[in-house]
Amino acid sequence: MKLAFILGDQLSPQLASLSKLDPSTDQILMAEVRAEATAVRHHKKKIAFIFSAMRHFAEELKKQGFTVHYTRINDPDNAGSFRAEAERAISEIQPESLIITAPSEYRVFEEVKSWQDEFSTSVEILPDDRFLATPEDFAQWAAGRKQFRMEFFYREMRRRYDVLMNGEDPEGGKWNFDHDNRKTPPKGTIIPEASRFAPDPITIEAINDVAHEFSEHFGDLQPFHYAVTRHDALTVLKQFIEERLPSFGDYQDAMLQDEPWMYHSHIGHYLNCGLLHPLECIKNAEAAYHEGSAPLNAVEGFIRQILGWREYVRGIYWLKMPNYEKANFFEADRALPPLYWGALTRMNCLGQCVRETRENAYAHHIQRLMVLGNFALLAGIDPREVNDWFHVVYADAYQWVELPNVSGMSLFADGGLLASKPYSSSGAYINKMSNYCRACSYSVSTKAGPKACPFNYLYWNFLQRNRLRLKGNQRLAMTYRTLDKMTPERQTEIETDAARFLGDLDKGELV
Ligand code: FAD
Ligand code: DLZ
Ligand code: SF4
Repeated sequence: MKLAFILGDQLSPQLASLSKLDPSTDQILMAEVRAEATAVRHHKKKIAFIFSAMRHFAEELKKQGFTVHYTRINDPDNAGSFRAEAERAISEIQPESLIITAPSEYRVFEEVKSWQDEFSTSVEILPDDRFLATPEDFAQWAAGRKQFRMEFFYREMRRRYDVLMNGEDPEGGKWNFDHDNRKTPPKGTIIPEASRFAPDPITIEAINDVAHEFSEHFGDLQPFHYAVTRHDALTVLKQFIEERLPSFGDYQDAMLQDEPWMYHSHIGHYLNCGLLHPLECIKNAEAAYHEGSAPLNAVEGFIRQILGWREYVRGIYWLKMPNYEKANFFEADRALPPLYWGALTRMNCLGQCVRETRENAYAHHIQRLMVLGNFALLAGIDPREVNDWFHVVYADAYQWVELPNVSGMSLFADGGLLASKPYSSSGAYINKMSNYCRACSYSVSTKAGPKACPFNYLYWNFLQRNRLRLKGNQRLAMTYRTLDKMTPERQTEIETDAARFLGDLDKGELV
């Protein structure tokens, strides 16, 4: 008899370990363990989402005839960690072998590998075939390249999976339609409602358990409207494709006050815990284009995120771990300020994004990159602290995707392996892509002094501070020329403003 251990981000019917099982003889182990919820002190809503999705998945497996040994977080015998739960199950059930699909995170994979030598039962680790490129595929693509660029990887993936292709050529004659994707919705636009599901008794129980066990964790548990089954996650995908995908491209970078969901798909957490498969999302979007219900710029933009970015960051993660965790190109060492945990701030963009993150365990890409990440980059916050925060707060955060996005894309902590230049900007970009600045205590059009938008001087001060590290970057050559044309007085003014602001930030004053 085989025992398959299924982890909380492996909730897929086509999981490798499941396909090896015979329901009449083999059995399944699933466990809610304190170690996973506290190694990183996840957002309460994220834990409730995972526990509820796990409990629903276990019920579905039981309906298929499987014997499922399910340990809840508050079971008196809960052994507290994956290892201890596996050992307990092995001693109780005495299987011939334990099988497990490769864990998505380096830490857990290393742990599971050690079981192969240490457990009395044989332990078989199966490859996770729910991604579209294996770590080996990526390593092969990366071999011999001096620089990695997502765009070239993405083109190969388009050809390999025959997505939006016209023979050898990309559909529409271009691989990438990003230039068409920088609009803000006109005043009065009504954004479609995000999908919402009323919690069923299983979800209500999971919410209550989290309220009881993890009351100290960051984030709002209620209201809880996420899908927790594959069936409902497919509904989210369908609604997105019908209602939001046509405008996804145009408004992909836009941010509006009190509009957390915009035209994004909100499927990251379903993809990352296995309820959705990336190829079905891609193929459904492609079909919408061929049926004429969504334009190419939107469909290509959406597909690039999943077939390109998602696979690319995972490839980098497995290629560069474990050292990637330590990357700190700018030697940034500032502590994460309390405003990331909800302390009052006068910076409306940050206040908005943090509030929405606390409420929903969600923020869309541009909020993460150009507000929350941009500020951390410009203020020189220690990448470890920034990574910890991003890993805690988002329902879709698992280290394989969070770390390359934070250290590589947002903080440039890997020195340019993942991105060709830092995604840094002054307040002008935030003002162009959002209406946050209208409700802010700072003035986005003011460059200097206490009234000025802090992004304005922090942007130039970041370039001043890191001149030696960035001077070789051709993509910043023009920006440095602009900085160099500034008068010495203006340069000193930038330094003075930045020193005042960062000093206040460090002292915990209201900024
Ligand atoms: P949409 O905008 O609708 O995009 C569709 C899908 O494309 C997403 O669900 C996701 O699966 C994929 N995708 C889009 N961009 C990326 C990307 N850069 N990397 C990987 N996949 C991508 N994504 C996570 O899944 N987990 C994280 O922990 C995470 N942390 C991030 C941290 C920072 C600093 C930044 C800049 C980005 C991060 N992202 C992360 C990527 C992206 O922001 C989220 O995938 C996206 O916001 C999820 O919302 P959505 O499902 O509405 O995405
Ligand atoms: C994120 C998470 C949390 C909070 N809790 C659990 C859990 O109790 N049981 C479980 O199987 N998985 C959980 N997860 C997801 C795991 O952290 C994830 O499966 C591993 O990190 C993958 O390597
Ligand atoms: Fe953010 Fe500056 Fe705009 Fe205020 S003025 S919302 S701090 S970008």
